[in-house]
Amino acid sequence: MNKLLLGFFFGVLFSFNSFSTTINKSLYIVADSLLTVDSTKVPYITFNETPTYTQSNPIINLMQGDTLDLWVYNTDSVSHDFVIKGISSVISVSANDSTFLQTVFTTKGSYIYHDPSDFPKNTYLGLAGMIVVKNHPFACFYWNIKEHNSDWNTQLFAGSTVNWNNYNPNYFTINSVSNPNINGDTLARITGQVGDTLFLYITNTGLSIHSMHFHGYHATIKYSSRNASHLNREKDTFPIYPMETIVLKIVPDKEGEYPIHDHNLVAVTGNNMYPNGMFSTILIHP
Ligand SMILES: [Cu+2]
Repeated sequence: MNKLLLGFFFGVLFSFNSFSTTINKSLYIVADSLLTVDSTKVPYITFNETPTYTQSNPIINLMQGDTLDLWVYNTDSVSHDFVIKGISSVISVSANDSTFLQTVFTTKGSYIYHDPSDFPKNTYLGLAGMIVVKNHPFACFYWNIKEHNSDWNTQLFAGSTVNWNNYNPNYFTINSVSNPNINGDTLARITGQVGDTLFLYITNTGLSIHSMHFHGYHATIKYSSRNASHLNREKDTFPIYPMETIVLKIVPDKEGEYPIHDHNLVAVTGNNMYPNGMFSTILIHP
């Protein structure tokens, strides 16, 4: 083979390698409590970027083709499991120990990482977050939607069991906060200009179906982990099942501020107070 051709092949190899990046992340399992919309504290446990507790699980952002090098540290006094649903196999992390996994993300979409042990207990108690894999440069927003029954959190942390078939949640959150605090979360609150392309990544890490209704604008399904056949459907209401992830694309055709909320009325309350649940607004500038 002549040297010029060889050089060309090495050049192609090199430039392909330079497209994919290795992203280093750490997740610390920390047990603490969730501050609810009416300022009560309920036991809760989350993944955190540092050993310091925050009540919202971090969103891990990747580009398609990236390699994720992930350390999971367990600061809790009991052992936990870790999985990226549909991607990795389940690994165990003993109390005060850590584990490492490396994953190449070749498919765009939105994935749930969580603790599947004693399912749904540990996922329900807060150990569930989102990995987003994209292949576009547009503005993105992220909703990790979830609900819980505050008495159950207390009972489960105390070691009691609950009847999972008899579930009556009383708090409903997006990224662990409820209305009116959702609009204050720049990751969650959808803003943009007329004609922009906006992406919304949603995971349901709760136990209930949530049917999100958009006023003012339609959205198109660009990914669904549950129903691939729903791809490219344009609608204004999106039922999202427990442990389902979807990606929506919105191209606003007019300026304005319009509500987005769960169509199930109880999910727009916080401990029976309306409208302190899953309610936000989309704000579009001219
Ligand atoms: Cu509505």
